[in-house]
Amino acid sequence: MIWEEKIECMAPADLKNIQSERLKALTEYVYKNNSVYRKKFDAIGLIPSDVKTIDDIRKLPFTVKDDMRDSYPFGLFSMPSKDLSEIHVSSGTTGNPTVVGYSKQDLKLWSNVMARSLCCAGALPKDTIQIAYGYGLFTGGFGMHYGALEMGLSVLPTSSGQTKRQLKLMNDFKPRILACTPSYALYMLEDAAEMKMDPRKSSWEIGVFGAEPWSESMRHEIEDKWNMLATDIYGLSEIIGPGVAQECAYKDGLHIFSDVFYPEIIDPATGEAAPEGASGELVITTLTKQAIPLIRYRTRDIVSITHQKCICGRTSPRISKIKGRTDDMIIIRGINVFPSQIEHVLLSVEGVQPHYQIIVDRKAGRLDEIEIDVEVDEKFFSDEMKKLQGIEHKIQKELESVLSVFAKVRLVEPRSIPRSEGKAKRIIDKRTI
Ligand code: DLL
Repeated sequence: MIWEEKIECMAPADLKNIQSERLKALTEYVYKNNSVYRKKFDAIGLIPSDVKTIDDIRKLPFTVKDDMRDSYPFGLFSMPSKDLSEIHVSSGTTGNPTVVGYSKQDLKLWSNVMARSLCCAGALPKDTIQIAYGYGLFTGGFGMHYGALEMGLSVLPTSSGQTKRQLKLMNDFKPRILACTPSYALYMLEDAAEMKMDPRKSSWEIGVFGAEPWSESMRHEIEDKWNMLATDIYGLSEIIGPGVAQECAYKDGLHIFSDVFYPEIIDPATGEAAPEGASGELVITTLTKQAIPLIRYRTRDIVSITHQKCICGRTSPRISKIKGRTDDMIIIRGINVFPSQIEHVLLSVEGVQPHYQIIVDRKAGRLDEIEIDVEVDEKFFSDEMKKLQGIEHKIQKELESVLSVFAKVRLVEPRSIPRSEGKAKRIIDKRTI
C-alpha cells in the first residue's frame, strides 16, 4: 500500500513542476515574513522573483545550525509564536538548544509524511504499533504517534524505558509494528532473555528504526534475533522530526518525500553539488512548512542519492543509509574515521556483540589514540586468555586495513557497556584540543 500514491509515484517532470511552484512561493514567504532570511537575501542581492524553477535553488544561501542557535528562540520563525500549535526543542551539547515550532498546518504535514513513512515500512490500517521512542521534547514519540493516528493504526504509546514492561505489553497486545531506536531493539533482547521469552516468537513483524546511525550488520542481527523486517527511518528535528525519508520493504535506500523536503547532495568542503551517486552532505529545503521553513539547511549527514524508480513503484529519490556526519567524523592523526566503518568491521567478527564504545584520547606529547571496547559472547570469557587475545588481534588487523590507522581493541564482558533506551553514545572523545 502507498499512502500518497499520486505524489509518491508521480512522473519526475510533474514533480519538478510542483517543487518549482512551491520554491517560488517559499522564497516570497520567507522574504516577507522573516528578517534573518531577508537580510541574507539582501546581502547577496537576491530578490524572490529571481527564483523561477527548482533549479534556481542554487542561487539561495545555505542555512546552518548556528543560524538557528544564534537567533534563539524566535529569530527563524516566519510566523508569530502565539500562532504556534506545538514546540519541540532538540538538546544540543553546547550553547542554545535548537527550537522547532509547528503551526497547525505543519502538524498536518508531519502527520502526513509520517503516515507515508509507516505505510512505506509495511504498516496497514488497523495494525497496532508500539511506539517506544521517547515522548516529550524529542520528536520521535510524537511524530510517530501523529502518523500512526493519521494512518488508522492503533497506538500503544509505551515511550522509551521500562523494558520488561515493554515486553509484557508486546506479549499482551500483540502489536505488529515496533518503533524505537535500533540500539534499543537490541537492548530489549537482553531483557527478553532474562524473562525467558523467545524473541523469534514476538508479535513484532516490522520495525521502524532510526534516530541514530546503524549498519547493515546491525540490521541483520535485529532481523535474525527478533525475526522481523527492520526498516530504516530518517529525520531531524530542524526539518520536522521523523518522517523525512523511509525505507520500503526492498530496503534499497530511503524514499525521501521530495515534494515537501527537497534534497540536494553537496561537497561539504566546497558547497558545490555532488554528482549523482557520490557521497556528500545532505541539504534539505522545506518546501511547504509555515512556522520555521528552512532554506537549504545543511544537515551534516552524509549520504548518496539515486533518482532511479524503485521496484516498489515509488518514483521519489532515495537516499542511502546515513554514512556518517560531517561533525561525527573523528580525525585521528589526520585520517578521517567514521564510526560506521568501525561498526561494520566489529560486527563481521563472530561472537562480537553490537555493543561497543569508541574512546579517543590524546595523552600529553603523544599522538591521538583510539581504543575500542566491545562486548563478546559470554562463552568467550570461559575460554583461555590466548583465544581472547587472538580475537583482539584479528579485529585490530582488520580495522587497521580498513581505517589505515591503528585502533586498540579491548574485549569486555557482556553487559559492561552502558545501554541506552534512546540514542546510543558510541564515541567518547577525551581530547582537549
Ligand atoms: O532523531 C528524529 C527521528 C526520530 C528520526 C525518530 C527517526 C526516528 P534529532 O534528535 O534532531 O531528530 O536528530 C537528528 O539524528 O541529523 C542524524 O544525524 C541522526 N539520525 C536520524 N535518523 C537517522 C537514521 C531525530 N535513520 C539526527 N540513521 C540526524 C542515521 C539518523 N542517523
